Amino acid sequence: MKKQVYVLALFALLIFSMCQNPKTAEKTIKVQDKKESCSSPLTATDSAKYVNHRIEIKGEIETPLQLTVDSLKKFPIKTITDFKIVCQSGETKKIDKNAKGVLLKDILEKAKIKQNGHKDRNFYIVASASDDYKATFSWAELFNNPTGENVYVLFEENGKPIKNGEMILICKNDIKTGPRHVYWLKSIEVYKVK
Ligand SMILES: Nc1nc2c(c(=O)[nH]1)N[C@H]1C(S)=C(S)[C@@H](COP(=O)(O)O)O[C@H]1N2
Ligand SMILES: [Mo]
Repeated sequence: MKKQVYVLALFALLIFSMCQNPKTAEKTIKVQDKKESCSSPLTATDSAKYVNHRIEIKGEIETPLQLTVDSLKKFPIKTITDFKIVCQSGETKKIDKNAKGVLLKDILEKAKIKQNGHKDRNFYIVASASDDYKATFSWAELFNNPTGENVYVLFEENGKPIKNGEMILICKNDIKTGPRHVYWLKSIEVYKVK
């Protein structure tokens, strides 16, 4: 009888510890998320330090371009609505009721990627900011995938010029839109996979 109680207690303890473990793990992840939290409150001075008045399109292209907000407006202008910036952590950081910009695909078509025949498709495109934040795209997702219709360089949010820099690059169909949301956009560079 005593033995049975002992076994039962041990079993209960085991169940209890099994229930506890996932919670502890969850807590650790949450703390880690906090530690790696993406936003540091920006002062106006910070933002002014990183602002760019033009973005450079460079790398494996035939026509390097320098684009300002005014020159962007000469491309076909697209309007997007209800765009949410969601951080990797799941936190909604910003909501644009509407925003205006141009497709990255249209810009790259003007710059013309240096392709050697139709099998030369292994390129990657890096959008960089002046604080060295970066986002990467592949040739295929821009030119042979619906994502190509969802990657924009924005110059206007909610009827006003952009706050953090003059242009922002976004990918509207990403699951978490925070990571490939690049403010203080400085350059878009095309690289060939070696
Ligand atoms: N240039 C630049 N763009 C960036 C970041 C950054 O640190 N620098 N942070 C990214 C992250 S982690 C998120 S979630 C979104 C939204 O960040 P915000 O809340 O600082 O606007 O912007 C992204 N774009
Ligand atoms: Mo983030």
